[in-house]
Amino acid sequence: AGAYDEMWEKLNLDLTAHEGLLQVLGKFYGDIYLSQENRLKGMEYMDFVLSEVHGLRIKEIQDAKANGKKIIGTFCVYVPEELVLAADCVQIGLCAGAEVGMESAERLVPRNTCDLIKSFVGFKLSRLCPYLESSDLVVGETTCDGKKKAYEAFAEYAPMYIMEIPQTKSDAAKALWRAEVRRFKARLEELTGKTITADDITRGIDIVNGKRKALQRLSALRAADPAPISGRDALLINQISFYDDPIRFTTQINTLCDELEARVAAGEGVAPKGTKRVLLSGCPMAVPNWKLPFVVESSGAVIVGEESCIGERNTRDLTPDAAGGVEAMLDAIADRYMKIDCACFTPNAERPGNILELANRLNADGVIQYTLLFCQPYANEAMKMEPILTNKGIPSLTLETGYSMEDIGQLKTRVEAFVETL
Ligand code: BJ8
Repeated sequence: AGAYDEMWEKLNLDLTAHEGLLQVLGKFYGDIYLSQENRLKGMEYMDFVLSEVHGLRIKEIQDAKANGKKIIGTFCVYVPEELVLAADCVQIGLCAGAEVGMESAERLVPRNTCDLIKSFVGFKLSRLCPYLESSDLVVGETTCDGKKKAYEAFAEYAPMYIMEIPQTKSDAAKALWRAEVRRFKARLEELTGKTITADDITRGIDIVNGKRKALQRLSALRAADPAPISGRDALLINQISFYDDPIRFTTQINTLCDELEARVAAGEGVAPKGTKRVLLSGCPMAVPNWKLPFVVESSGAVIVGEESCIGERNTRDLTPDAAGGVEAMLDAIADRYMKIDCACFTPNAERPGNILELANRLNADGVIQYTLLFCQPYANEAMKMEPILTNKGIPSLTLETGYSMEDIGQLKTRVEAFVETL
């Protein structure tokens, strides 16, 4: 029995299946990550955090709970982490990127549901996610149809709370969202028995802005040629940002960025200068969904950015440190989140400009639009983006795929052909 078996047992995990999952994950990580060359020293921290994803971090969360802290699980970058931290809670991203429990998931959600949804449902029904089992409140949102209907069914299995995300950016929608942010604050206060003060919110804003600034710094350094960090490693960093302790994580990323700066100054990188540069754009890639980045980076290209919620869409905007008390701060937080250009909005006017700006800033040679199979919002926007990119002379390739490894050969053929044209 391993060191954490007792903890996992208390969390009611299926120990045998869980052991199998960790073994597969370890092997997968070894193949995709540890095989890379010229890796940054700072990635040792990420290797460690990932190796302890269901171990040490869960232990820390259990200790926090024992000290009276509440754990808030989330599925969307619309949930304002500033408020969760202001309430002295721990926020954990629950999105899942593994093909786990897919068959049991289909007892709760239709077969033509995207793998991101099926995966979190599957993890729950197969009793394999210690984060979900540790959560005191699981926050869902009214984004895509797949998610909002899945949350309805999921409420039988988890303590759900739903935030109403508007679908337009009208004044009425903004007013609704400001009210939703206040309703969430009240729910957190009810959960913790604590009144959130202006000082608490300031602290929350500082911590989250600090994390986002560090990730922005990382993103800016990726404009260099040769690319100083692989897309796989940068994605992993963004994935870990959703579950690691935010203050510790920020320190580690800033240290890693110091190392990156030195690399850029010395003209060193993970691939030779002139290697074709790809921007990934579209659906979020949750841990351990590393399939496409691996395919791209073993096809002679390097990934220089992720226009996705596990990437730029989460880190692009800071929350202004609003003076003027709690109400003004809540408005500032609400307005910051309304800038997010999720494909669930109609129209989603800001996104094309954001993609072009990013492709430009990162000196991308081409864009791969990544859509999870059965994801209507991003599949539609990929169609809309293609002529926009073409008109700007930016080659683009749209790929629709799920979590299964079955199509990896086909994907590689298509990506290699695309990279040839860049
Ligand atoms: S703000 S992108 S995190 S909703 S892939 S479940 S859209 S069918 S994830 Fe998202 Fe918030 Fe938007 Fe970001 Fe539905 Fe598509 Fe599946 Fe998706």
